[in-house]
Amino acid sequence: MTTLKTSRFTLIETEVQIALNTFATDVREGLLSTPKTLSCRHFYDQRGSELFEAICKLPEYYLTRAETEIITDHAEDIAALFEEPVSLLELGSGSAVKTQLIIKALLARQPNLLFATIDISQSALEESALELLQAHKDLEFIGVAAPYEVGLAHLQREISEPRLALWLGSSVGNFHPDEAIPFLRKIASALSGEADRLLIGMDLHKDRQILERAYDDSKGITAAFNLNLLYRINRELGGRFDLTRFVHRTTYDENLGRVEMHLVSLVAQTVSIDDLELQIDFAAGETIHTENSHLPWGAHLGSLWAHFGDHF
Ligand code: AVI
Repeated sequence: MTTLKTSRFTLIETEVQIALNTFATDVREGLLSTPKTLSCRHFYDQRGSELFEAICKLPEYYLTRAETEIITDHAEDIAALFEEPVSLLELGSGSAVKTQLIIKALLARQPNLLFATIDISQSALEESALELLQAHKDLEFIGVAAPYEVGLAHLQREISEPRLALWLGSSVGNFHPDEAIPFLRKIASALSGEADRLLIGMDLHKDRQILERAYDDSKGITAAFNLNLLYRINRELGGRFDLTRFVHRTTYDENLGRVEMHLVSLVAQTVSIDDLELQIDFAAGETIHTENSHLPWGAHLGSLWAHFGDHF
C-alpha cells in the first residue's frame, strides 16, 4: 500500500489495485469467449471518462438530471438524518454536482467534513480532490485507489461512525441483480454502525423509446463512448480494429429488464491484437456485448428492504 499525504489530502493506492490492472487479460478472455464480451469497467480511461461526463449532460440521458433534482430537493433532509457530525464516503469519484450538494448541506450543520472516496482510477481521484478541496476549505479528502470491496474494507477501519455512504448514478444497474445483492451485503457489513446510512441511486422501468434513446443519443456521444473500447485496445494493446467496420447498438430486453450495449461487426473480418498475439474472427453482424444497465429495481425494492432494512 502506498500513501501520499498533505494537510487536507490523502491518497491511498492499494496493492490489490496495482494487481487489478487487468485490461489485457480481460480483453483476451472476453474476445475469445462466445458470445464475445468486453467489461464495462474498461470504458473509463481518460477519453472514456470525458465522454461519460458529456453523456451525463445529454438531454436524452435523464438519469443524472433526475438524480440531481432529487438531491437538490432533499440534501438538507438527508443531512438532518444525523444528530452528530458525520463522515461522507462515496463509491466512485465524487467531483459531481450531486456530491457537492450533499457536502454543502453537511457543512451547513457541522464545522468540517471528512470526505472519503473509492475509485479504481487514481487520476479521477486526483481531479476530484482538486475540485472539492478548492471549493470547500473545511473539507478533508481521502482518496482510495482500489476496487470498491477493498476500499470499503479499508475505510471501514479508518473512518469512524457515523458515516453516510453515497452510491449514485444508478451504478448498481451495471451489476446483474444476482451480483448486486451480495455486493450490497458487503456494503451493509462495512457500514454496520447504528447511525451509518447508504444513499443509493437506482433507475426504474420506462418506455422502451425513452430507454433506448438514453443509451443511443442523437449526437452519437454514447456510440463514441462504446467504440472507445476498441480505440483503447488499439492504443494500449496494439489492436488493429478498423472503427468504420463496427457500430454501436442499444437494445432494451424487456424480459431481462435491462438495456444492453453492443458493438456490431458490419462485415466478416479478422482483427489482430499485436501485443496479445491474437487474431479474432468476426462474422458479419456478430456483436461484442459491452454493458448491461438493469432497471427492475422497483420490483426488487421490497426484497432489498427485507435484506437491508436494519442497515439503510
Ligand atoms: C455508469 N453507468 C451507471 C452508466 C449507465 O447508465 O449504465 C454508464 C452508461 N452507459 C451508457 N451511458 C451511460
